[in-house]
Amino acid sequence: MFKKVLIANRGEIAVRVIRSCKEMGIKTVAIYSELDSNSLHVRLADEAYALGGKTATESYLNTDAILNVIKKSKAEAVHPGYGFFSENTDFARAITDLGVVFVGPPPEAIEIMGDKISSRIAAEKAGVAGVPGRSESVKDPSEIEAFGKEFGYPVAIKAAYGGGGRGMKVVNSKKEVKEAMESAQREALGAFGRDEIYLEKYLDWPRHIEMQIFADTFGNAVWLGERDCSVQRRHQKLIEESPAPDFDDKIRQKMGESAVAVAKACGYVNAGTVEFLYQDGEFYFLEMNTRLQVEHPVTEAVVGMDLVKLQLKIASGEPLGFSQEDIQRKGHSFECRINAEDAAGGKFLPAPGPITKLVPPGGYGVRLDAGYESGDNVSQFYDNLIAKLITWGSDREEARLRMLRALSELKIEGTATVIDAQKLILQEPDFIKAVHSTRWLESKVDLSALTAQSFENKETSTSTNATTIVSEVNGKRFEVKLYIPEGLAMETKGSNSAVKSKPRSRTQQGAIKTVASGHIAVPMQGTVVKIHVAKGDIVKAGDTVITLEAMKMENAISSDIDGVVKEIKVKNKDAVSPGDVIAIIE
Ligand code: MV4
Repeated sequence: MFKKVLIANRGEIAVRVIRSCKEMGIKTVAIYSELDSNSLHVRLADEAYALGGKTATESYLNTDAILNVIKKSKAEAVHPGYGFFSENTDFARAITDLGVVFVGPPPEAIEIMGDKISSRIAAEKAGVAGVPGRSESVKDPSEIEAFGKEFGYPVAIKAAYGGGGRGMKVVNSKKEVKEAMESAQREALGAFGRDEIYLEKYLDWPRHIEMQIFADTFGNAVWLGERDCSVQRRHQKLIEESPAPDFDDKIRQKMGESAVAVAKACGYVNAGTVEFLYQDGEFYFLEMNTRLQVEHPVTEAVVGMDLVKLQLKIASGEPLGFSQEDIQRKGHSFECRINAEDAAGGKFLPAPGPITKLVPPGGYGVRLDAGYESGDNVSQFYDNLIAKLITWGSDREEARLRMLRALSELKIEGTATVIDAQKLILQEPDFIKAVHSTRWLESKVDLSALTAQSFENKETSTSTNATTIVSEVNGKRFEVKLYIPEGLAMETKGSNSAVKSKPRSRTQQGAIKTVASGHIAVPMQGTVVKIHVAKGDIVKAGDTVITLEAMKMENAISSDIDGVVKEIKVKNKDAVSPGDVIAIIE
């Protein structure tokens, strides 16, 4: 086994890997950007080295700086976590050239799976069907029209080098083909530097079910069980669970065997996840993720294994040490991703900032994997995942109720979080009955209640100092909320004082500035990639005014009223911030 491992990541996943290393007696090396010099993963590691830089590109994606630290620290292996360099073959090869082990699959397997057309072909070779479609790239709109005629609409246009939903466009009719194809190519080129696209029949109400596999260097490969990750918005998962609810064991076995066959077809080693779409009792290969995934803890909870330890064991050349028959799944597990986002009105706007207070939940069957503690800062430069809350129960209902209980114990102050949205979702009848799908959250769930709630909190916090004091009436304990007018400061006496520091204002918490109707504002930071209207054009409410690229995805920003375009305030390629008015419609 390795004596020293470098973790080429930050936040909760770096912390996660450090913890397993510690239990295995492996020394840990952290790396950090200028903004992370005292972050949790740095505090927990045995050694830590500065990379310099603030943005991901300047720091956690700076190959030369990381290679230098690998040499300086004499680490024998690198665990890449997820994101950053986890699926980057140049990085994997560069460290292998130094004689350092990459804790992950061989670069050849990453390459096959990185190209979604070649991954479809690999699955077909293994006898595993993809969604009905074509395993070749499309160059001309007429090919899409022909496909639509043969398979029927809607048609999914997908980026060959995409994944995670980026670059996917849905075409409902022949007349949408050209615009959708151009948008898919533009998005793919911008995000991945390659504009190859391919076609699949678009499934209307699928569940996203993925299978965890593991393979060692001796040709042994097993499947550990599936995760249902259907609850997501903008291709970002919000709640995951294992096992998938209302999922027949015969199908589970078949999906597991299919996933292992796909892994073997590409010479896979280490941890991997094969994604499927599941609809009307059939599953279809979608893509394979060649890394440890964010949601791996729900699998750990039901199989009772530490997947990071298993990764390190395989990477150091040891055999799996168990066979398919030895794996036993027990009970049910949920994971909630606790992101620093303002979920008001279902918008889920990034809300980075300082965490003034973080109180973890406890009790039986509860696990919190956090990347932050009270006093730490969630930077706008990185992923806004604060923590993952995982519960286990003897069955789905126990795990669900335990999650609701744990969410109510988890207290995070200073930044907005998705906790209230998750509480609401976990109590939705459709979710309880498991009749949801990948489109369910965005198309069926009414999150408007979250507006009033978070709005009210914020309104009170900007206009007053809200203070909770504890009182007793006839021996019964009451919490009383006091609203102290601005300027009437209360002296805090002793450490027990209930007076809290003044909360930050609404805009600091990431809420959008409200603007007048017809003043079209963007809800998030991004770049203008297309302007759809000109001064003097007549538009209807809902018509797209500009296309905004944000977080590597294109978003249509539309008019909220019928009217005439009076002014366009941006030009193509302009960078905009939340609340910026990009056009005026009268
Ligand atoms: C699909 C689909 C429906 N039909 N392909 C989005 C992410 C990427 N991994 C593939 N995705 C989808 N591909 C066909 N032919 C629906 C999705 C999809 C989705 C898939 C998994 C998880 C969440 C999703 C949300 C929206 C759409």
